[in-house]
Amino acid sequence: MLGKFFQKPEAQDSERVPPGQHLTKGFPVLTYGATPKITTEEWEFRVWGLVKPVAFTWKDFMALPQHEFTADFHCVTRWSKLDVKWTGIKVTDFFSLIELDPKAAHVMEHCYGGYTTNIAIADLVKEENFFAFKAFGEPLTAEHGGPMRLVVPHLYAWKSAKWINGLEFLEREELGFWERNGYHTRGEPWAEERYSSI
Ligand SMILES: Nc1nc2c(c(=O)[nH]1)N[C@H]1C(S)=C(S)[C@@H](COP(=O)(O)O)O[C@H]1N2
Ligand SMILES: [Mo]
Repeated sequence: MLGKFFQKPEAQDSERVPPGQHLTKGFPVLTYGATPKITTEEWEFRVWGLVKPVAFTWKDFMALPQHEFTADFHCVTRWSKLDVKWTGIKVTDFFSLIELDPKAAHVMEHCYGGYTTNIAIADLVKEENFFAFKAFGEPLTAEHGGPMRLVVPHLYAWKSAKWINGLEFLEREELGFWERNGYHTRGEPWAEERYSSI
């Protein structure tokens, strides 16, 4: 049954809504566990594993070029929100700051609060992926992942880690929190990669 906040897509939007998804006009919050409260002063972002290990501050991130992004957001629990307006920093710009070991092929995204999710480097280093610190022109609220979250528009939103604080570079794929609990390892909404087959 469709609730009051969920609707069948209008004809002009329907081709933007992946199979099995309903549109929502609100912006639901989907968090497993408690919401970490992190200030920009204490926020720190580390890279480790198959990379030269470095810790970055909020200032380091703010020194990178900032862009506006408009992206559709698809949660595996079947809601989609079109045209979310974000402000952030391109993943590709951040990658110009780090020195990867050529063997690195996979990444574990790490967050304040302990959430993890895995992603292949090829899916992470795309021009349209970004670290977001504003939504609809306002600083990202804690419940939506403030002060900083990742946004990966071409995969289900569980890959868009809130309160992100690090990337661990790996040679082989390892499974993050939801992936260990039955979600698909990649999560491509147009292919309905919702659950793992194993
Ligand atoms: N750290 C962290 N990131 C997370 C989650 C979470 O529980 N913890 N939930 C994921 C899921 S399942 C979704 S749908 C989106 C929801 O983002 P929102 O709460 O801003 O709508 O965040 C993703 N990122
Ligand atoms: Mo989700």
